[in-house]
Formats: sequence, structure tokens, C-alpha cells
Amino acid sequence: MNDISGQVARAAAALRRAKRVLVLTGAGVSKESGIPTYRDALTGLWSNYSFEQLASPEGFRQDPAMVWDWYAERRQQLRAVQPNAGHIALARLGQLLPAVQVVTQNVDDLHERAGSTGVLHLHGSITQTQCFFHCRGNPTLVEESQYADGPPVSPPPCPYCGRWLRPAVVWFGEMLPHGVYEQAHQAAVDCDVCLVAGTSGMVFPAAQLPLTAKMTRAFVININPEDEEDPLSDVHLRGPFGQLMPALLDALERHP
Ligand code: BV8
Repeated sequence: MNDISGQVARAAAALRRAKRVLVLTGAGVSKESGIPTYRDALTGLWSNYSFEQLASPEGFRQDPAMVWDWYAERRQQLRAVQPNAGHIALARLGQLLPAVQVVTQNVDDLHERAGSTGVLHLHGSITQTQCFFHCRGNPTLVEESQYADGPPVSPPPCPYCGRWLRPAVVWFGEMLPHGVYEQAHQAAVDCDVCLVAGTSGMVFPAAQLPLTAKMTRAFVININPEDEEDPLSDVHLRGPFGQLMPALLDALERHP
């Protein structure tokens, strides 16, 4: 059995025994759908900016039109792509095993469009829009129909207070949505297997979750093509999510 299939078999055996599974995903799982990862993303118009500059309240205040347009372009990109085989296999895993909690750092909706349910979005969603000033409570969510026919300005005015709208994502320096991290943390404490996929683990508190799972004796599986040392993982499947997640599911289904 070559190494990768041996590793897939070990990971499948751990999943088979698991009562509770936590899955933490990052931008790498959407790459094969055509969505660039954050490390690749800043190309074109935005290549002169750092991600942290753009994805922050300060960056928005400094140039609201530019930040709004960056998100509008990403939203357009998302509408043009589909979930990949990895998203679909992960959704199938959620049907196959008793308790799979998907927690994502991604602001796209590809897990949901692939069929995953109950997904926890640590950093919000690019598909939603809110008032920058929370004029009707935090968050003041606004439907696209409420501003799409308004003046073609970036950012559009909030239909309630007339001030800036912004994407309903969590920016650097902002708190995560109330209760979401607490649920994700509890899932990390409770899980027997923590499957980490497509993340560089650079952003906190999201990156704390696999560490918490490890400290509470979970078996950690990492799906990521990067070669770096990976002392945290019990199995590191080095390759693309779109290939290895279906391989993992296939191994599980062949020997339930
Ligand atoms: C917080 C939404 C409490 C927006 C994102 C100073 C002041 C305040 C806070 C901090 C501070 N210093 C540090 C912090 C904490 C800060 C932080 O972690 N900073 C980092 C830069 C060190 N965190 C925060 O601010 C968080 N809030 O701490 O609140 C607080 C509040 C105030 C004051 C103090 C504390 C909020 C952070 C949320 C930021 N928003 N997204 C948007 O998307 O536009 S973060 C964004 O970047 C993503 O959501 C994700 O989290 C991160 C990118 O990481 P990845 O998803 O892993 O993507 P990346 O490109 O890095 O890596 C891709 C991986 O995929 C690679 O490993 C690659 O090898 C792999 N890959 C490639 N191809 C494939 C693949 N894998 C599988 N298959 C493939 N085919």
C-alpha cells in the first residue's frame, strides 16, 4: 500500500471509531472551485494592499469605496463558481457519521451549496451585508433587494440610516459573531477526531481550535498540500482537498 493510501486508511479508521468529529476548513478547500486563497488573493487592483489592511474597519474607513468594490468583486466571483468534489464529499461525511460539526473560516457559501448543514462561520459571510454603524442593533443585516436599486455608489447607503453598508464578515480586530466561537470551542473539546483542511492556521482564535482538540486527546487529520513540519497532526494527507476528501470518504464507505 503506497504511503498516501496507507495514511488515508489510518485517517478513515479514526473517523470510523469517532463519536464526534470537528472539521475546521480554510481557504484551501475552495481553491479547486476557483476561489483564490488569501495568500494568492491579492492580485490585480489589490496587489498593492495587504489583506489585513483591506479586511479591517480602519481600511474600510480609509477607503470605503475601494474595500466595498473588493468585496463586490469577490461576491461576483463566488456566484460564478461551484462547490468542488471535496465540499461534496465533506457534506456526505456529515450524513454518514453521527455527529460532524463543520466550522469554517471561509466567507463563501460553498459548504452549504454542497449540502453541509449547521456550518459555523467564524468570520461571517460575504453573501450578507450589514450597516457599518449597526443602526438597528448588531448586526443590522440588509437584503440586497433593499439597496440594489438605489444610487450606484460604493458603498451603497444603508436603507435605514443612509450611512455606509459593509459586508457581513469579521474583520481583523473585530470580535467573532456572538456565541459562534463558543460553540466551535465546545466542539473542539468534545470531538474524538479533528479534521483540519485547507488552512495555514495563521489567524486566531480560529487556529486555536485544532490545538484545543489535540489537548483534549482528539486524533488530528490535516488535509493540506504544504510540506511544512506538522507536529500537531496524527495523519497529514499532503495533497489537494478536492482529491483527498473524496478518497477519505471512499475508504470510509468501503469499510463502514
Ligand atoms: C479577534 C473575513 C478578538 C474577512 C478573516 C491585534 C489586534 C487585534 C487582534 C489581533 C491583533 N494581533 C493578532 C490579532 C488576532 C487577529 C489575528 O489572528 N491576526 C493574524 C494576522 C495574526 N485576529 C482577529 O483580529 C480576529 N478577532 O481576535 O477578536 C480581539 C478583538 C479586538 C482586539 C483584540 C482581540 C478576527 C480575525 C478574522 C479576520 N477575517 N476573514 C475576509 O475574508 O475578507 S481572516 C481570513 O484570513 C480567513 O477567514 C482566514 O481565517 C484567514 C486566511 O487563512 P486560510 O483560510 O488558512 O487561508 P490561507 O490563504 O492563509 O491558507 C490557505 C491554505 O490552504 C494554505 O495552507 C495552503 O497550503 C492550503 N491549500 C492550498 N491549496 C489547497 C490547500 N489545501 C487543501 N487543498 C488545496 N487544493
